[in-house]
Amino acid sequence: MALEEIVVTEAIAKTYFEKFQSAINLDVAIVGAGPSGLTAAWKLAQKGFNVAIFERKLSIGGGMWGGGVTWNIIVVQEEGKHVLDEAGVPLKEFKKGYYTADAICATTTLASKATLSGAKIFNCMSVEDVVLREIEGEKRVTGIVINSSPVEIAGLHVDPVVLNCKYLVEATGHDLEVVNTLIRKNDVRLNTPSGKIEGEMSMWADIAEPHTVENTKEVFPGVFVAGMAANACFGSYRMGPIFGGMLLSGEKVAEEIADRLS
Ligand code: 48F
Repeated sequence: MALEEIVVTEAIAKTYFEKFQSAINLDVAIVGAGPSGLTAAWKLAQKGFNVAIFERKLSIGGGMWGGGVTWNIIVVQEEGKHVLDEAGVPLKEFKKGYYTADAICATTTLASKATLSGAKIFNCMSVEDVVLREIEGEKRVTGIVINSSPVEIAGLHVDPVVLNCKYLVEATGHDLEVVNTLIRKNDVRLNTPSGKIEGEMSMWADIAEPHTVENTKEVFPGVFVAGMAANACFGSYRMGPIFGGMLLSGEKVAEEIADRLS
């Protein structure tokens, strides 16, 4: 069979825009394809929700690919082990309660679980703002404002487009970009002790890990924070290349949003 390049073009354009069209009214928009975002997407898609991840980079996986200092092994503690077990990622016990996994295997398997469960991933797509509405006297985020990452990186003057979502999950890691934008541009209070971003603190894994899960919650109507973004928002420590908290945070945010949507 002779190959026609134009059919390849048509196949990509038509199929991509079908995928994009199906993301115009999302149940859940997740910003960031790190471990917490991928886990949340997998668990929400598994329950049948219309969920998509928007990831600025070409690659998915966030900070998980590189393990610690590019030694691409991750550590997971007892509490988070069941998430990787369920995904089918092989784990080795290093010492009682400390397990290792190959960072590449963990990243690709979580991405595979998410996409095969029906979650859509849009890589090279940056979330640059949110849509804010007043509904029955309460301000609420009802959508995301996205732009192509190459447009953002090149600083081109090109307008973004909007997608609707019932819930937004900020899983952008240390930078907490979306909530930062929300409060920089709007006179709103967050559901944090000060009403503002509390800010990330230095390394203390033992405290940071459980805090990541506790801090996974709705920080503003329609917006949940998950993963490292949760600690950056509510003011807790960083934890380095131990990933149980990230996985459990993704699992928790999926459960909480699923409860709301049902
Ligand atoms: O940082 P990241 O891996 O988030 P996470 O799920 O996991 C944190 C760990 O990797 C590690 C750690 C573990 O102990 O502390 O750091 O909390 O992934 C965040 C992803 O979000 C993307 C970014 O490129 C990265 O892949 N991202 C950040 N801002 C935006 C974004 C944005 N505005 N739009 C789209 N993607």
